[in-house]
Amino acid sequence: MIENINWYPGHMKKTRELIQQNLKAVDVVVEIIDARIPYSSRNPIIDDLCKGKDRIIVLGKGDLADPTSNKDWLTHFQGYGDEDGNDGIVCAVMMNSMTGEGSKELLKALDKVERKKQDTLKVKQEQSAEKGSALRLRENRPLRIMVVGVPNVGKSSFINRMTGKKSTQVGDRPGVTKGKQWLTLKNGMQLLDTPGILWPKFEDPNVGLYLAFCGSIKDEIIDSADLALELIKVLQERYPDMLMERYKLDELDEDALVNMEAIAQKRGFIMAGKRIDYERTARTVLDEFRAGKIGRITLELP
Ligand SMILES: Nc1nc2c(ncn2[C@@H]2O[C@H](COP(=O)(O)OP(=O)(O)OP(=O)(O)O)[C@@H](O)[C@H]2O)c(=O)[nH]1
Ligand SMILES: [Mg+2]
Repeated sequence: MIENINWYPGHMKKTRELIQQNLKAVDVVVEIIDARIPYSSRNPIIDDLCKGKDRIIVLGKGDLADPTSNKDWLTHFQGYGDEDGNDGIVCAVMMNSMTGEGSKELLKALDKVERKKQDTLKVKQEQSAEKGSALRLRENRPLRIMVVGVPNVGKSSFINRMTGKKSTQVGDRPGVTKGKQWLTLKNGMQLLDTPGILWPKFEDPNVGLYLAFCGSIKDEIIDSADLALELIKVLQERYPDMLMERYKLDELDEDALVNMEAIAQKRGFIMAGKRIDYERTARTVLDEFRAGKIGRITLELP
C-alpha cells in the first residue's frame, strides 16, 4: 500500500526562487503540463507565482494521451479566464515535442503575446512623448519566455524542438535540468529552461500517485511493486481492454494483485521456486505505460 507520496527536495525550493527572480525579466510563461494528467501536473506554486503574468498552457505528451480526452482538455482550458481568476492564461495548445506537431499553434499564441506587448509599448511611448521624455530602448526587445512545469514533463524537449537543435539536456527521468539556461530562437525570441518543480504537500493523495505513474517523481523514493499495483488498479478500471490486450489476458480479476501476477506469468517473470518476480513485472508495467505501449491513456478528465 502506498501512503502519501511527497518529494520536495532542496533544489525545488531553489527553483521556486529562480522562477520568482526571473519572472520580471520575462514577458510570458509557458507552463507545460502532462496531457495524461492535466489536473495533477498543474503545480499550484506556479499558479501562485505567475499570477497576473501572461501564460500559455502547453498540453505536452499528447501523443501518449487519449485523443478524445485531449480535445476535451483543450476545450476546458480554452474556457479558462476571468471566472477562474486565472486571467493571465492567454490560451492552451497541444504540442508533441518529439515531432513538432502543434508548434505552429504555439508560435501563433506567442505572436498574440507579442502584439499585446507592442500595444502596451505604444501606449507607453505615447505617454512618455507627451511628457517629453524618450522611452528607454531596452523595452523594445524580442519576447522573453520562461518555460516551467513539473519534473520530466518535457520542458527541455519543448525548447529543443523550438530551437531546432539539441540545445538542452533531455532525459527520461525527473531532475535532468539542474539550473536555468537561456536559449535563442531564430526569430530572436529568448527561452528560459528551468528545472522541474513540485510543491511541498499533495493535498489529494492521487496527485502524488499520478505524478509518480507518469515519471515526475523520483522512482527511488517509491516501492515500484506498490506503484505498479496502484497503476494496474487504475488501468483495469479505466482502460480494461487495453490492459488485457497488451498483456494477453483473457479476463481481469477484481483484485489488481491477481492481475499483476497474471501479467508476470504471461511475460515469464518467474524466478527459481516458481516465485513471481514482482519487481521486474512492476518495472515492465510502469515503463510500458510511460512509453505509451499499453495505449494512449488519459487518467484524468476535465
Ligand atoms: N512521447 C513524448 N515524449 C516526450 C514529449 N516531450 C518530452 N518527451 C520525453 O519525456 C522525457 C522528459 O523530457 P525532458 O525534456 O527532459 O523533460 P523536462 O521537463 O525538461 O525534465 P526535467 O528537466 O527533469 O524537469 C524524455 O524522455 C523525452 O523524450 C512528447 O511530447 N511526447
Ligand atoms: Mg529539463
